[in-house]
Amino acid sequence: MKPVLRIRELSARAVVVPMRRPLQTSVGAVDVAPLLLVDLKTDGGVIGRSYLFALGRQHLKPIAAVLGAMGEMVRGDAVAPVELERKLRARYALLGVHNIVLFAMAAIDMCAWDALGQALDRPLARLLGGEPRPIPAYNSNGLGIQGVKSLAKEAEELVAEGFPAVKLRLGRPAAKDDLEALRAVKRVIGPGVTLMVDFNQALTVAEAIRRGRGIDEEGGVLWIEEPVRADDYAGCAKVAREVATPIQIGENFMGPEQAAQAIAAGCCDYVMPDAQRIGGVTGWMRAAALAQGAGLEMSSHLFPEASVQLLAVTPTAHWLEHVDWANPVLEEPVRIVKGHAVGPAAPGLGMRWNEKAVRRFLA
Ligand code: SMN
Ligand code: MG
Repeated sequence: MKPVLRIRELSARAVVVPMRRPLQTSVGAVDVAPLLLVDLKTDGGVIGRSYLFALGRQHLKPIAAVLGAMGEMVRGDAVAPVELERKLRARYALLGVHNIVLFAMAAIDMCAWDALGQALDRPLARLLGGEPRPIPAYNSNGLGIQGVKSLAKEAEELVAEGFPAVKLRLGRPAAKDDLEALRAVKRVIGPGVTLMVDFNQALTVAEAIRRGRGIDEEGGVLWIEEPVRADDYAGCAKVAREVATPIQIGENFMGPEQAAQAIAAGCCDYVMPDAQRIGGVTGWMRAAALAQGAGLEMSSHLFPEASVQLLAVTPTAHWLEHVDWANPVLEEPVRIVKGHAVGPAAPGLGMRWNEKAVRRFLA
């Protein structure tokens, strides 16, 4: 039998990667991608890799600090994601397995799965018992809160990049301005292209019902994402009952436990976990089982590299959210072929850093 792979060292580098299409959401602008590139060195020479998205560059240092502390706790441990999760959940129980702590755990989990994939020479989807396959992808770059003219132009460009679907951010102060933006985008993309909309938690429950009904009247929207505060499951359930267009949430599920609570509350028609918040590969697989049990289609949030592997083994797989934010620092980014995301053939998560680009973007 092969010897157990052990963790030798965890390290992270902070980069700030310029974005091709800066994004204005209802809760602030995202105009660069602040990423932590995480390397998990093992005693077998294999290096497991993952990255975290810090939202703002000011959060890179605190997340790296938590990751560094956690790295010390797992030094010498077996590269066994489920065991690592058990140990870290116990050690952090009194601090709370939430937010930055959970992000760091997710990074270690993804690195560990990546290392195992490399050690066994299998892409992650195959390691998990499936087969890598192309996943329907929507172009989530751009279409922020902006003027109608630039929206129309951008929508056209995003579809021309080869995608069958795009996502428009909403949540302007006045509902009529959101509807104007929606109509402008629909006019350009036509009925053949799928459209999602995302409020980024901007609305009260009452306002979400009002605006949701306005969107129902317009028609042709696949889902309304995060209409209300992400942890207001009762409120979101009310919106889902009152609005005909399907409600989508999940990017803020902190671990499979919150996915279970949200699903039990009946607060959405679709779910879309985020690899970093759900707890990496291990957390994703557990959330996928919950979605399967509830019969809910499951999409991904950000992290197209991990998501293309994970959706291949998700029973109710729906859409992959494609953003190209990490592409500049990757040797081999996810490709879009006939409207589908296709991961690299490399083992594990298939991510190798483009070191020249990393040096350029070091924070
Ligand atoms: C989003 C999330 C995080 C950063 C930018 C935009 C948005 C999405 O909610 O779903 O893409
Ligand atoms: Mg969103």
